[in-house]
Amino acid sequence: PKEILLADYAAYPFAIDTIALTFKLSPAETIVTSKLSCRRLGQASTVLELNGGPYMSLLSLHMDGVLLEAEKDYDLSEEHLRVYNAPKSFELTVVTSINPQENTRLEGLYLSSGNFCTQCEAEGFRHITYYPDRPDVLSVFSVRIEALMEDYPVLLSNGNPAGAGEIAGGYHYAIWNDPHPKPAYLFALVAGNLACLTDKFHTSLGRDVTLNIYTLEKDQAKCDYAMGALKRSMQWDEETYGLAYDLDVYNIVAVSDFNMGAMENKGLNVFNTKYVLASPDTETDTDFAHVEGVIGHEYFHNWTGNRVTCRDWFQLSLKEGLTVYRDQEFSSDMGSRVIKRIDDVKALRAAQFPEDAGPFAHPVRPEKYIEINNFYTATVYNKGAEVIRMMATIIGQAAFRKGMDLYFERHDGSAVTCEDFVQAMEDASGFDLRQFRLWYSQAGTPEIKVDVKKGQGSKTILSVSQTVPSTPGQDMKKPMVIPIVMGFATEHGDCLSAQGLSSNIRPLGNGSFLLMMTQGADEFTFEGVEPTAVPSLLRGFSAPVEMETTLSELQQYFILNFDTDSFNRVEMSDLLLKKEVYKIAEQIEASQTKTVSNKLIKSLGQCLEAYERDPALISSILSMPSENDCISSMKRLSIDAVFEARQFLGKKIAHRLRKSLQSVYLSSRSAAKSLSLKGDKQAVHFRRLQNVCLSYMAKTGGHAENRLIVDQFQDSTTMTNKLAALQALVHSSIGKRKQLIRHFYKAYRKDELVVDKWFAAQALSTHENVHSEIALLQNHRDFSYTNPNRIRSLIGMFTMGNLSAFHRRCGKGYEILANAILKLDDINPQVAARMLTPLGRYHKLDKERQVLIGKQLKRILAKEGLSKPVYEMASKAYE
Ligand code: DPP
Ligand code: ZN
Repeated sequence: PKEILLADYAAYPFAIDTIALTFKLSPAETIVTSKLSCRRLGQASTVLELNGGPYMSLLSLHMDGVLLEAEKDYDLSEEHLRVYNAPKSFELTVVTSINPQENTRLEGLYLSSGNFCTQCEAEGFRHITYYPDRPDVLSVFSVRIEALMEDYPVLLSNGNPAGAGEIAGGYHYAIWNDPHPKPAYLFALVAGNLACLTDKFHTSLGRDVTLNIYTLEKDQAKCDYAMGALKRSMQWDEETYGLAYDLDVYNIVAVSDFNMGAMENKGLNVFNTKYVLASPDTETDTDFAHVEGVIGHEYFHNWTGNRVTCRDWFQLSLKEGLTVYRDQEFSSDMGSRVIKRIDDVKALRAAQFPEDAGPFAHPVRPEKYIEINNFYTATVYNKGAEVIRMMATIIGQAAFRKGMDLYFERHDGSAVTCEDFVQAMEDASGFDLRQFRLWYSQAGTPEIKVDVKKGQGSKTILSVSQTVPSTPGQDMKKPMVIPIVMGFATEHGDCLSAQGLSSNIRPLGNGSFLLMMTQGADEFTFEGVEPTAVPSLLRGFSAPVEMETTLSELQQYFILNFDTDSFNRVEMSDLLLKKEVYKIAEQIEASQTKTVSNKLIKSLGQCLEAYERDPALISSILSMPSENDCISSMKRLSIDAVFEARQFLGKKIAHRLRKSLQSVYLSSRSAAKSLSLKGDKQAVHFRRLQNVCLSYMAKTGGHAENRLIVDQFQDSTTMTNKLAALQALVHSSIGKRKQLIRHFYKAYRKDELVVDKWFAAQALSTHENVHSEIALLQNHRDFSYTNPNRIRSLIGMFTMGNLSAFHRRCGKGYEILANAILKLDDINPQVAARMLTPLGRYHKLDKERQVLIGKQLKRILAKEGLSKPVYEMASKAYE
């Protein structure tokens, strides 16, 4: 397969001023007529090249009403239609036929629960009709949909409704016009039997917007929360960025079969049900947060993505990094900023850091790809958001807002590059961001080392050095701009007496400072810092780096207990817990007795006792670092020792804090209950703590604890508590374990999103026979290779969330995954390729395991007719 290079970008030589589409919908054969008004730009080529795909047939092709002849007037290959002798301007009419019913790839037009829907980003539109399917070709779309009225009463497309009516034979039609020129990836169509929740929003510009959320009838009752989130998003974007909505309707449709989370098609978002439906008895608090975040994300795309879009797919982070940043800020403003940041950083470390450290590493703005769908990655999204966040930190919020204004002023209605965004920020702020741009082009997570020294007199010196590890295709790296936010923690708050700052330090006015690192090694000097103050570094995770410091253990505990920056208290507990895991792992490797630091247990215990002031924060302080996290920052240890040590430490904490855990469990449980009766949002924070306590309690295997788990499982009315109890049950050796798991299934079998949770909980099992449990689940009648959510809950969870089981020495975990990928490759290559992620995370593994993984990769690569997306991932991992 061919590599596409950023360096090869060339503008499209034609303009498509308008496109008029007519769909005659039928599951087995849908006929699409597309009329393009084309204009040749300048003296450019007279060959009009359109993208196409192997899953559609060309029925006819007319230019200005004249039927064109194959070979003489045009050429058709598997991926292109080339029309010759294009005049200066002309109308091209393309008629194609497609089979939505057979489309299990879920890109282009397909069926979900019997309803028609589309997914066109990144390159799905070319499977509907021949078209310049690239983001820099913007056109004004009008759409006519015809379908059987009884089966498909609802007919939707982008823009505003512009007519509807009956046609003979039980058919009807609807017309949609979208006045905003857009690239084809933002096209959408939905037709089906759908129920609708309606509301409205009055914009700051005086427009009355109708808001609709369409779902299957049975799911209608679960849409209120999403509707509220949509209205909050609309208001937030007006207040924060002065951006208002620009059509008369905003439609959201929820479908069960979806490759991504959701899609921001202009005026017609298509969502995975997982990110729309929310009801306390079937969705968890985390699900609610995700719904709010994704509803916000897709809404915010209307400006960052739709009004200003990407010139080419290498610029994907232009819209995704920025929009993730915007949804993160929205969620922070709606809830707890620090908790949101803790969770986002955790997600970054879990997904992006390992990506950056392995064979799939690529810059935020990649330079080449075989399959663009493989680049909807944590790097483009989450690291991309961090890059935007750093810019905001460096130039300040006020200048950032000015930069956003300038960006829209310059680029509204066009397709631009990451460079254009940075340029707007630079021009609006007056800051020089030349070196900063390396964040877009250099892959790899920078590693910084901070050495704190006392200088002459009252001088405090921070020496910071950085290295950027080499990544595929990038051996040599240049020093990056790294904004380090820090303060000096004392027992009575931040030390405010620092002065005489070196010129690379900027006071932020809130007790914190911004250290601007720009070289391989920098020095930052302060005067007058209180002698006992402890540097609290990288507050709020001001840059996506790995950091090592020379802080003593005493100082580390000081940060854990006293820092005014809550985020850094959590970071410190995470660091101390990991350090303890590694210490125990070393003891295991040296066949020594395993010991656990009393000081650590005592500090955690003290935090736990003081839970009432900030239960969510304490829950984060107490949480064990994930297996993933433990592996990704370990050095020289074997994963076996690290997994064993992690388990050992978890158990020890559970036993040593047994009394407190139980009492905090009981009191947070009742606090959550009474708060939620009052409709108080704080209930979420108490439930979070309650369930962290529960997960520790489960590790004791104690009688009283097991009773509480079973009670919670049986009595709880919220899915948050029910699921936490189910997860505890799965790992436990409670006698009724199997029976209760089955009971959960029976109670929720009709709700597919809950059944997903049921699969996922079991995929995380720590039981000895987990591999055969997975095999059984793969044969379960509700398991299906055609539903991406189901694949992700069983295969994805097992391989990315249950590392100690996945990496068992026997290699069975790798085999299970490879088998699933081989099967999926024929059904849904995009999802198959995504499932390959864990096979690219072998750099911390021993030779033996690497060989086992290599064997499976070879098997995958040997498959005849292997899809392009899977080929790209497997060959990169195999190299
Ligand atoms: N639908 C995906 C997202 O919103 C891709 N644009 O991020
Ligand atoms: Zn997005």
